[in-house]
Amino acid sequence: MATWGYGNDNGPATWVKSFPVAAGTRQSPIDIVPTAAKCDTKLTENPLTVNYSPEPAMELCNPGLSVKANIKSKSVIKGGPLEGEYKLEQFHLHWGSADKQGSEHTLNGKMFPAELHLVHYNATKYSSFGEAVDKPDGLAVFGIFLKISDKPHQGLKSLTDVLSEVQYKDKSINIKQEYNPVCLLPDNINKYWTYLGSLTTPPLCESVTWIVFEEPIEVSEDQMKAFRALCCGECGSAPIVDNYRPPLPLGNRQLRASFQ
Ligand code: BO1
Ligand code: ZN
Repeated sequence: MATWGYGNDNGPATWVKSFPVAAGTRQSPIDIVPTAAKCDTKLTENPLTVNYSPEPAMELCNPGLSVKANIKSKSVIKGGPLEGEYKLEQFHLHWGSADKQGSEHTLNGKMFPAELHLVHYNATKYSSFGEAVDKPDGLAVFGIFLKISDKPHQGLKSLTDVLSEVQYKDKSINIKQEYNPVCLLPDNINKYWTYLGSLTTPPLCESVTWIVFEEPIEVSEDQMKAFRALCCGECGSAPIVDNYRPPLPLGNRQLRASFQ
């Protein structure tokens, strides 16, 4: 098989041939059905806390299947469903070719136009992302839905404004102004759903504590267009769109909510 992607020949339905864990019992994303979630007071007794710090010159790159920012500064999260401290490694997004699709998690079966992932690793137990990536308690990912608004999202603006500089695969730039990823979080981080899942792309490791916030962040249609103008290869190659994996069964797993 050619390298994995989101096309007919190499998309999510084919990943299982090279990554058998794709058929596992702890896969992501899932459809979030709020009425099926159990409110767990343990999540509020020890609230989720975010301690992000500004990146002096954050690297933004186009690896061909998404756009990703690599994090060097010490930005950590703890509390909520997590034991120990998880360090921010990178963030990236998944989006659609049109507003009716693009997110990986769905809410009552409904997709959002895009989903932002802030990827952290368990720095209390493991010394690097690479060491943590395949451990059951190795990673914690924030999932944040994007919805359309008339106004651009100010935190994403410094990124969407320079996306044309990473239009082609393997391009990367350094963001000139200081960038604190905290500007990407919704106002209310106290309302979220959490469950044990996996990476949503190969290698699909079953190592992720997912934390999906109830409140979406709001972006303009022009910002969505900027994501859709990224290319999966050289000049003239296809746009990066519909880079999402559809939901998998929750199965035996518990979906917990931090709120009623
Ligand atoms: S996601 O947040 O579940 N969509 C997700 C999916 C795949 C990765 C991370 C998050 N993959 C890993 C790669 C590593 C790489 C790392 C950091 O991302 O497996 O090789 O070093 O960018
Ligand atoms: Zn992702």
